[in-house]
Amino acid sequence: MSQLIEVKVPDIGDFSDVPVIELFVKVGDTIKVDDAIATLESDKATMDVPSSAAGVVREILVNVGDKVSQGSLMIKVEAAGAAAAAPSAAPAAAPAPVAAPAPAAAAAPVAATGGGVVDVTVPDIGDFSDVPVIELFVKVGDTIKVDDAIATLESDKATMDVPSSTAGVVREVLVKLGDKVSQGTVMIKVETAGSAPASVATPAAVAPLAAAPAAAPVSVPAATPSASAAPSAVKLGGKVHASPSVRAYARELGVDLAQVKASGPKNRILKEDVTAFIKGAMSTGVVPGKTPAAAAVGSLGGGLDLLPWPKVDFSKFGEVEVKPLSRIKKISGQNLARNWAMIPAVTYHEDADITDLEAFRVQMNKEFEKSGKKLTMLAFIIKASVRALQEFPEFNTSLDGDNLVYKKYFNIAFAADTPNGLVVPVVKDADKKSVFDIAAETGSLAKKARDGKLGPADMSGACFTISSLGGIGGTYFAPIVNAPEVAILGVNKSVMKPVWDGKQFVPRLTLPMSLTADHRVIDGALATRFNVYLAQLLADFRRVML
Ligand code: CAO
Repeated sequence: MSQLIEVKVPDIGDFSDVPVIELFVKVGDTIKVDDAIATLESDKATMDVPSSAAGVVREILVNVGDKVSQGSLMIKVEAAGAAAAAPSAAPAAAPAPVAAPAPAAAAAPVAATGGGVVDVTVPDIGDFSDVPVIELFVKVGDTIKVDDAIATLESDKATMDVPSSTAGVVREVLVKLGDKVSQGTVMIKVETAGSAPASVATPAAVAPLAAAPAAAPVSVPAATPSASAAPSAVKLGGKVHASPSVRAYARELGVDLAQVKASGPKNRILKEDVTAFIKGAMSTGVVPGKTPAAAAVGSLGGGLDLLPWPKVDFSKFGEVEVKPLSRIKKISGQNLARNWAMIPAVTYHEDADITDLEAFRVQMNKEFEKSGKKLTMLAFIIKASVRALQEFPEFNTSLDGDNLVYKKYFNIAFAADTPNGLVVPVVKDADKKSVFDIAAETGSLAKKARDGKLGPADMSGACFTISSLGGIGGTYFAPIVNAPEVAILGVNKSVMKPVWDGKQFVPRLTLPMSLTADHRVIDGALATRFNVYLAQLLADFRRVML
């Protein structure tokens, strides 16, 4: 029979009724001794509650927002191995000490050094010693007030600011990032305002300070209760508002928390915010951990310096259902995002008069009905595109650094809509195939696409892509170039339009074309010539043979 071990809030100094702001475990989780099970946060410090037991979480007795004190029961854990719990197991349940920062009561030493220069030392920080300095907020020459945060210290269990115990001008900074400090370590020397020798009364100046939101750039503590008390020994904040575990996570990933958009209560940065920031950086190319300006400099202007993706709790506004993206959508989405962002693309529109071509197509389909052969408009467009590519070889190229690779083969891709997303199969050597062959091949490739049976070979080696929405409708659109190709042709549904023939309006079947081209390779004049030529081919298909 297994015994449940109670994990309680350990000694957290003089703190009591501290809100639980994050819970890291759920029923069924397997945890180790010292795994953080929750974060508590007062206006003075953020601290993780470590588990004092290893095993499987069986009960969670607190909710986010609950206020807890030393001894509050947090979770019940079934010990690893679940052997009959012997009394000797009990010590494991004893709370692992959370090195909680000591409260404000202990006076921070304010040592007069003569000549109006006073040492600002690390105040009583409870059981902590040798705590690394992770942020420094002051430099020589800065004018600071009492309680201005001068540095942030961070252990693996808590984060705390060291407030200045005196007001004046910083004359010396005696610590640097990474230095380990303990109670009494001299952090800075401050020439007091008016250069009067500092006295222990100095901290009384704290009184006017009011509680500030934790996200304030330099946090200030709640009004200090008594004039004799030192400024709060520790307090949360510094420039960002995050729990120690989130800070550790951000550091591990090289993320500058100052750039992360907070979505937690009181502007607190959550682990998911750091993850979202990294995801945003990955998809936009912005270097994580650098300020936008630094990223721009670091990438010589290549970074897009975009904001992280907005994180919205849509369920706040109504019912929602979350479904994962299909594999195809995930892959094509990444490619489309890159191509859209990296290619200076311009879309050029043209109308092709396909009245005669459509009449011919319908006539041929009637004639060949019995043979089972069928001509599609897409097949004609592919064939005409090949001819246009031959006439305008820049469209049949790919950029390779400073070189342009001209292809002597004519593989034409076409976008195929499938229930799982967009795929782009390729008709190889379309220049060597008849329109009938191309129609049959696009038909079988489109079926293969819908059945999810296209292999990599079916989708590689394209020179130029056609995206046909003609079976659906639309007028014009701006397709995204399918890199490393340099152009893509979009077509929509052909419609009868009144066209002026010099004497009168005549009804003509008009195919709306949208050609998007990479401007690094294709100028607007060339793109328009290509479009005009392609329209001529489609208007009189005999030209394809010329
Ligand atoms: N104008 C008018 N009618 C057209 C047309 C056009 N430009 N193109 C096709 N049609 C007609 C066809 O003749 C067919 O009619 P019938 O059944 O009477 O013969 C009907 O529309 C359906 O055609 P279709 O689109 O299914 O077939 P297709 O061979 O023309 O195209 C394929 C095949 C795979 C390209 C198409 O099914 C498809 O998936 N299109 C979507 C592509 C897409 O999503 N592009 C956007 C990508 S984002 O850039």
